[in-house]
Amino acid sequence: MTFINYSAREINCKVVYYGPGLGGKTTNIRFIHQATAPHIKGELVSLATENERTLFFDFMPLELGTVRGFKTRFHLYTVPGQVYHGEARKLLLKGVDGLIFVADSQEERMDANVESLRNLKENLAAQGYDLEDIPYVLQLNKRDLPGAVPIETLKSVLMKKSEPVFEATAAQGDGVFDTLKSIMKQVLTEIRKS
Ligand SMILES: Nc1nc2c(ncn2[C@@H]2O[C@H](COP(=O)(O)OP(=O)(O)O)[C@@H](O)[C@H]2O)c(=O)[nH]1
Ligand SMILES: [Mg+2]
Repeated sequence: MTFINYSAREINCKVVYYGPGLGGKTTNIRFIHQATAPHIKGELVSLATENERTLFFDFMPLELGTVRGFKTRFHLYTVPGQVYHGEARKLLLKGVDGLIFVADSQEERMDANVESLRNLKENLAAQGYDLEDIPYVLQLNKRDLPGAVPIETLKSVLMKKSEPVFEATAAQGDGVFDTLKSIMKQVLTEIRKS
């Protein structure tokens, strides 16, 4: 799935932030963009769809350097969370190398988390992918909120395999880079295998 440009000696990886609307996907990407030095990041681009916005930017972490002489660049995407943008979400999963599921820790968003996960599996299947085989991280966001559901409960409901789980308060940047590093590590491990 990874796009390898042999003449430019570049490896391009696609990481998608998935999850229920208003869970904090855009907040994660904005924080990363804002906290990253200008020379290693691309522009933060908003592709406006009808009612929502899809964000992505190029991102080249310095510390990664090269894999077998190839520069490694990560493209981070978020998907529109609204149900009526099902088609956009399906398209954004095309060629995905790594997935971050941003769950909303609020009790009243549990159904939305579960529904979004179900929808993720379905959309992956439509592309012929299986969550089992794709690098995957679960982020439990909005830990700062007083009514946040306990971690163990969230894990028992939302974990899909033995994926790494990170607590986050994306609004303050907490857990944002831990989550990103974890998915990058998994994606690079996959690339080295192939
Ligand atoms: N309290 C709290 N609010 C958050 C956190 N992360 C995001 N938000 C807020 O939740 C709302 C939706 O976030 P956004 O990133 O747009 O969600 P998206 O629809 O998943 O992209 C915004 O008002 C954010 O400021 C968090 O960790 N804690
Ligand atoms: Mg968003």
